[in-house]
Amino acid sequence: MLKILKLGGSIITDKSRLATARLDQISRIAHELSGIEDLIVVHGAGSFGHIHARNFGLPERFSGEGLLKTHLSVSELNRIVVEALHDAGVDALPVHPLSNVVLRDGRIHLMSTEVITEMLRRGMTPVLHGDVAMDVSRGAGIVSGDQIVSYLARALRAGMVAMGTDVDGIMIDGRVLSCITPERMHSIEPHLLPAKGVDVTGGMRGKLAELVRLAEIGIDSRIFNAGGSGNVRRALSGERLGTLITGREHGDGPQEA
Ligand code: IP8
Repeated sequence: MLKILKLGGSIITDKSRLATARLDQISRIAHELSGIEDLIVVHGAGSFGHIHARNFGLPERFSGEGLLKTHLSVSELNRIVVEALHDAGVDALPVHPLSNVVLRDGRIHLMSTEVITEMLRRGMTPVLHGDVAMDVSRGAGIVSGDQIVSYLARALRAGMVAMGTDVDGIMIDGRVLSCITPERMHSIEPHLLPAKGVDVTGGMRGKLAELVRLAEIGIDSRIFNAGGSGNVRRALSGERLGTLITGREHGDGPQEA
């Protein structure tokens, strides 16, 4: 069964400091991934991407320099993640969205998935990331890790989608919702807090929008706290952590919103 894991930028970087990786967290998570097969990892850009993107006015303003600087920076974070995975015994390989994604109006229009399926077939773990990308209608755009997860889950029919963040799930009044369905989104949206630090891709709102799209076509996903030791491994082994986003009315527990 294909599993897709997203590692949020707020877990693997210090979002308040330009291009600062949280090496301890990255290494811990890399060790938790050791031995897990049929896995695609997608990580956020954190302070390696959002600060550059905002400073160069991306995606609204086209800037060749902004594209390059932002891409090189998120690629550096990707190198750090891939090397940590390698050190933990995971056969990881980088895949850079700038080179295999074309956007239209900010959404993925084309993405070559063959390179990813070929890596999986050979027992490798592809590691993608939020990135800048060319956009046929707007010139340049930003493709979030969340949008990549949603695209790949749909294209490759993932059996599990786990979204590691720095919160315990979707919270309302201090309580974690065990389950969200697309129909309940309108009552949940007003409660979603804006992202901490600089975020050009919509924080938790953007994430939920992607996951609701998946739920609508029958692919469930789970938002969980990847900051707790062992949580990434537990989420990938199917434990009921955090919030389930599902198209099925009952999900895996009572809906509290
Ligand atoms: O952190 C954003 O990706 P995300 C990508 O997954 C850039 O939303 C370049 C800011």
